[in-house]
Amino acid sequence: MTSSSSASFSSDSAAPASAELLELARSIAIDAAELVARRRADGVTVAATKSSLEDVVTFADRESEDFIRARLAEARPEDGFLGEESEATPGSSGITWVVDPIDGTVNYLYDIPAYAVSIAAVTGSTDPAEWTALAGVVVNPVLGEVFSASAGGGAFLDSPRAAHRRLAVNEDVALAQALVGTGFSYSAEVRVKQGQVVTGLVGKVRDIRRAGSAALDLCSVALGRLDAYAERGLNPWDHAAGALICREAGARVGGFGDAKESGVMTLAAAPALAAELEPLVRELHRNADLPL
Ligand code: LIP
Repeated sequence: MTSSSSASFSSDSAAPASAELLELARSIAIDAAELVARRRADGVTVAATKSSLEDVVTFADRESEDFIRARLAEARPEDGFLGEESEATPGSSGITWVVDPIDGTVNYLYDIPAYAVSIAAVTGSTDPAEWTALAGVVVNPVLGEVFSASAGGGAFLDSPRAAHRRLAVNEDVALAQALVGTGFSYSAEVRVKQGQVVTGLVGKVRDIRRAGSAALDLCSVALGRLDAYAERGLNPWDHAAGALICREAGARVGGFGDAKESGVMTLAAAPALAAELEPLVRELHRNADLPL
């Protein structure tokens, strides 16, 4: 588990300030979210399936990523790009953009109002275990909610009901009173094992929520709409921006033990609650024969 972020910046004085990266990410994410909302209103169709029949990509996913990629290349052509729906490209600037063009794709397909555009700028590596996130933005176009954070700059929500509200996780929540978010794999075999984990958890916490977007789940922890979140099987673009927003809101975010967030586990909560939840989730994953 790693505590709140305090990014170490390269000595290169040309390295962009996190605030500059954040404003670029915010502008593009808001425009992409508007595009995604328009396409939803027009009607959504599946373009292809990926790891399973349940793992779909819509034409809007692809259009959103193409839009984001083009805007980033225009503004910062030397940066790298790592997105869910297209080939990763290395950069020469030391900055990589990690993008989920629509996180919560199945919700989007079913018109369930819980999906988001997620854009993060990272440095140091394209490996989530080694990168340092500098800026992150998650936009829910249905609610008009813009979650944002820069390394060391705090996390914020801008929406029709909140003008640049500073985010802070729920503190002093006992495990038995914790509202915990989670999610499930696109593999039925893994979902069955994750069901065993939830069976072991549901009687030990207040309740479980499965909203269908990791990016929004992490922002919900930052905002206090959830007390904690734990999910196995995320991709780097699912958590890149949300993890920074959550850390900047005071959460401990990571995997099992001292590991960083990864496909093995992404767990987020206030430090005291995370210290109670992590060993329990780890034991339940071990008992369900899921990798630790
Ligand atoms: C989704 C995640 C969600 C997880 C889903 C899926 P996608 O990402 O945000 O937390 O439970 O299985 O992975 O596929 O919508 O970008």
